[in-house]
Amino acid sequence: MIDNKKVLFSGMQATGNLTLGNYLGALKNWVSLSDEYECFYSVVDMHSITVRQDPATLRKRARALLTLYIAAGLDPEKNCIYYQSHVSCHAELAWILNCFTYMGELNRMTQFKDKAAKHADNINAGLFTYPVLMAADILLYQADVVPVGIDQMQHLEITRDIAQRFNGIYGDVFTIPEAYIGKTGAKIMSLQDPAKKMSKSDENVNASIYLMDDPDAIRRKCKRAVTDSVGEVRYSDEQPGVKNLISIYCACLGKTPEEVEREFAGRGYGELKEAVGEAVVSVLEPLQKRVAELEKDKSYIDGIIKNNAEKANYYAQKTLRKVQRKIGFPDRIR
Ligand code: ATP
Ligand code: LTN
Repeated sequence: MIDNKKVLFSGMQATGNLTLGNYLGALKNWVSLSDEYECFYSVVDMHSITVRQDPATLRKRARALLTLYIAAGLDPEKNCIYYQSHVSCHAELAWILNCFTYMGELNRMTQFKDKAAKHADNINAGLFTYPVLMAADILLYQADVVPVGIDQMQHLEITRDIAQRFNGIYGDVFTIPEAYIGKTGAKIMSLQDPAKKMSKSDENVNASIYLMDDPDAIRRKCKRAVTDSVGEVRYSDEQPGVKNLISIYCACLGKTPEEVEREFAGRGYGELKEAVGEAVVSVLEPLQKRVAELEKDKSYIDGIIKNNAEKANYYAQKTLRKVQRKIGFPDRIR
């Protein structure tokens, strides 16, 4: 608890161009939770280097992501928005937690298996211990809740296991975090293959709507979305493409699938696709305008980066010092 509020932590990687899936599955929920909790939202740039990055691009993308957090509606005066690499406690705690995590546990992580297959020429140890750094992120701030998409549930489970193991040995050091999965938008699927999630690393640009896509591109991608031959607008697992379009529509406009089924009863997929395109444009266009405005104000963003890194460091150090004491590292001499 900080000031009688429960703590929330989440983060996103500054790799690739963010998609509508990232926004509806993660960012949008963050904004809706930000009044209720004391929030830490990190740009997890240290996670990004588990895959090879071009330095200039990484720096640019990290800044763009931090700006996007603010543009999406997170008030940087109230929420701690910061770069993971500006708080060295993340790396220090990750090392300690590495010593409380088993190879067998990490071997089961599906994201590791996926990424290892994708980057067969660079299966580095960081990629393998990625979930431990993620656990350190969350546990450093004694987070109660962690809003993530369904794909991150396994990492949340291992975080809880590591925390419980540590607490079992040393007493109540860490708060055990709970995942928070949003009701709509939890898993937005690819527009070209609704069996796969929409992902920023998809090679097919028509599969994903990028947050910075212009309105015409958004409309075109929705029009080209893969559906089926049933011909009825139903929210059903047997019609994954249509189901996905309905999910996107619901998440953008705050409607329920039942309402959408009623709205489109007797109407064709063409109309649904058009309506989804407009709904997405109505969400992304204002977001893009705010990003453009914020980008102009360099000193404002710089100030946020500096102040929030200090705030994050303060809380992170509190936990790290406690952990160091518990495991028997010698006290610092002041
Ligand atoms: P990559 O393609 O590089 O694996 P990604 O698009 O899956 O990346 P992440 O950086 O892993 O994105 O995820 C950032 C956040 O967005 C996470 O909380 C994740 O659960 C959420 N997210 C990502 N893709 C989707 C999606 N298609 N639907 C809902 N949430 C998503
Ligand atoms: N692994 C996450 C990003 C991430 C994260 C975190 C999310 C890193 N640290 C801590 C929540 C809490 C991802 O790839 N989406």
